[in-house]
Amino acid sequence: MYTLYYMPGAASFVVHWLLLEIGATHELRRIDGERREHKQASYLALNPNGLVPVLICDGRPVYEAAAIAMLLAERHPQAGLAPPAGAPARVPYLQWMLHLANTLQPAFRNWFYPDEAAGPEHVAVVQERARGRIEAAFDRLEAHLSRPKGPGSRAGVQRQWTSMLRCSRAGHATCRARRPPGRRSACSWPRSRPGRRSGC
Ligand SMILES: N[C@@H](CCC(=O)N[C@@H](CS)C(=O)NCC(=O)O)C(=O)O
Repeated sequence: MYTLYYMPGAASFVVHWLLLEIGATHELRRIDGERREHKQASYLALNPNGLVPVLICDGRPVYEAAAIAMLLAERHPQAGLAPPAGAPARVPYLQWMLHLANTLQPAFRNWFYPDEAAGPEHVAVVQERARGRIEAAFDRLEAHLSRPKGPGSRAGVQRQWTSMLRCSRAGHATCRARRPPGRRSACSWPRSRPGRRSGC
């Protein structure tokens, strides 16, 4: 049994998506971003960074969406979402997951929260730079995932994570107006998948 703290359309989306994909029993706790519930003491006790998602796993809070995604893939190997330890495909899987979390996700953060990096007077330039970084990252990723065969080209969590970043519409109010730059098809996870249809 898992409990996911989420905001609709936020980085918690990929975690919900994975829980549905795996078929894991879970409950959802919605965080009201406008009321800043994620900055209140009770939530900061779960994630001191005051960000979503948090997943309660075996009674303990886990934060950082990429770490949660990798943890779920590891805990539910039957879902086939990540190459097993020791498999050749594990190397590009780890490399890309970390790359996406360290490179693409922060660029998305700059896109969605452009005043954070350099203040409200610089939002236009921050967003423009973020756009360039996002598009370049998607171009590299697209080339990698388009390879029909080869290590890592089909690693599920990696593809799903990318897909989440690409699809992210960040439904909470801060982000709704700022549709992120996206890229083409190879980064997508099929719409027919359960998590893609019903994730929040
Ligand atoms: N690196 C973090 C980033 C999480 C993050 O930026 N979450 C956003 C939603 S997509 C959030 O909590 N925003 C609320 C805020 O910044 O106040 C993760 O992957 O969990």
